[in-house]
Amino acid sequence: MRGALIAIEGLDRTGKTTQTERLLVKLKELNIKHKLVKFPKRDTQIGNLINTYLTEKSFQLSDQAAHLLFSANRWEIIDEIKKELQGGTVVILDRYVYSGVAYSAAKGLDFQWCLNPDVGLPKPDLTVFLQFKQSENASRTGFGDERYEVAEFQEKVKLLFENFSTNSEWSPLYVDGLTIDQVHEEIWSLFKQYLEGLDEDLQVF
Ligand code: FDM
Repeated sequence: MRGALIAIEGLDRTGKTTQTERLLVKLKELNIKHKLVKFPKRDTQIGNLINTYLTEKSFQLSDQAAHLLFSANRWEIIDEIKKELQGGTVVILDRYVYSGVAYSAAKGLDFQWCLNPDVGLPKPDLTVFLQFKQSENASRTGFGDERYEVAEFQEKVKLLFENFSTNSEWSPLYVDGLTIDQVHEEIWSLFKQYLEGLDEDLQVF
């Protein structure tokens, strides 16, 4: 049986990385084969360029070129991900196509244009979207220095993510007032349903 493909999505500072790590610990405890892929995957040549773009404001790229690099970064590793899935490994994605589209469309690029380069990539079986009911994250301090870590921009991205809410695999999870453990329990109860009975074929974007 193939492994499940699970994406954890959300705005910056919603606890995505903490939660993907918690999920991995749980899978390890249960002896379930698993692999984490964090996008952007910064340790490839394309990923290196993306990292420079995100961390060095002097590095100029058109919005379109930056967008295509993020997409290419997914395509360059997708065969490896598919192989893992076929071998029964659960693959957890920390960000994926949805971040790709929402962050670029928030800059004013056309939504469908943004999705086009990712058409054909496998769709996750489940996408957990971490968000705040209140626009709490905008008022939070502590945004870092990377290019997109600006409150007003995050608000735009949040609105763009809403376009995906009609996707059948999309599960929004409000984290307001919940502890790390409580969010983990919620994610786990969603995820458990995908451990068995998956269709052999993955859907694609
Ligand atoms: N990001 C991430 C994009 O703009 N497009 C993408 O395709 C992906 C995967 O990169 F601001 C943005 C989202 C975020 C930044 O992500 C770096 P992490 O999760 O903070 O490393």
